[in-house]
Amino acid sequence: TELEDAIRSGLRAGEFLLHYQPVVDVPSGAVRGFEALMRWERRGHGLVAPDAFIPVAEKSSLVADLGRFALAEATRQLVAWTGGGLVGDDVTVAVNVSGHHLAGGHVVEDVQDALAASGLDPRRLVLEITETTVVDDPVAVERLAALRRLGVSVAIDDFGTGYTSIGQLQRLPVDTLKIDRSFVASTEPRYRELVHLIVSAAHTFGLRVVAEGVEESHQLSALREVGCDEAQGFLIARPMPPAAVLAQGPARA
Ligand code: G
Ligand code: G
Ligand code: MN
Ligand code: NA
Repeated sequence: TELEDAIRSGLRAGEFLLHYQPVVDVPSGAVRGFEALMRWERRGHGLVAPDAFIPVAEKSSLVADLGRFALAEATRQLVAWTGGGLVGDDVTVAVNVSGHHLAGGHVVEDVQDALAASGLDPRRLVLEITETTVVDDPVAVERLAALRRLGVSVAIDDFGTGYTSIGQLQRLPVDTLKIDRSFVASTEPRYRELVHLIVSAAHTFGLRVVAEGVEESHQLSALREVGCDEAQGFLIARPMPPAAVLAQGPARA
């Protein structure tokens, strides 16, 4: 299609870039890492958000091309920031991996290539996968296990929006749960209790918990009370271009 062609040529022309949103340690507020979020500076259209092109790219192997770009760029950027003294050498970067790339592409090789080209310590790379892509897919589960054998960690994104139970997660090769922002945003006491339960259960199984979409300070306080490990959201910082991360100054884990 026309949009697929535009994505393909935009990728060749260097129109794709990553924005970065800090992820902080809840108790201390220290920056632990960044989530890389893709943007398209499409000629004649301005900045295009991923919802407008990822689903289209997922109809073909284009999604793997975008995935390789994100992996290469995010790892390169983190190494550059570390070398420049902007971030400590424990700070991580999280890249969103499409379920289509995980299931259909050569994701293990792609991650290996990005690590080799950048020289990034694998422990500093987090791969975010939505829960719906891994449940009931033995191939996807085996690929996640292979990825973890490379030394990278795996986070389940948007946790709570699918049907995965904590019991299932315990059997999946994952390290971290990212609680979907709809749970974080709710002011209903029973949702707050649900977040508490998710954190407790995740900790029981040795998983770390990141809360997404934190917009208000009372939400951050509530997360601190229930022992949530890390948080990200507009309250802390919006996703921003690399130059803005640079302008913010040093971040250490
Ligand atoms: O930044 P936000 O509008 O930025 O992102 C919207 C959605 O797009 C989120 O669900 C996010 O996970 C997804 N997304 C952002 N960047 C990427 C990416 O590099 N690859 C994939 N597959 N999804 C992404
Ligand atoms: O699905 P994923 O978690 O990867 O998506 C991240 C998306 O959430 C991006 O679109 C990002 O811009 C957005 N986002 C990040 N922080 C906040 C927040 O505090 N509030 C809202 N509404 N969206 C956020
Ligand atoms: Mn994500
Ligand atoms: Na999410």
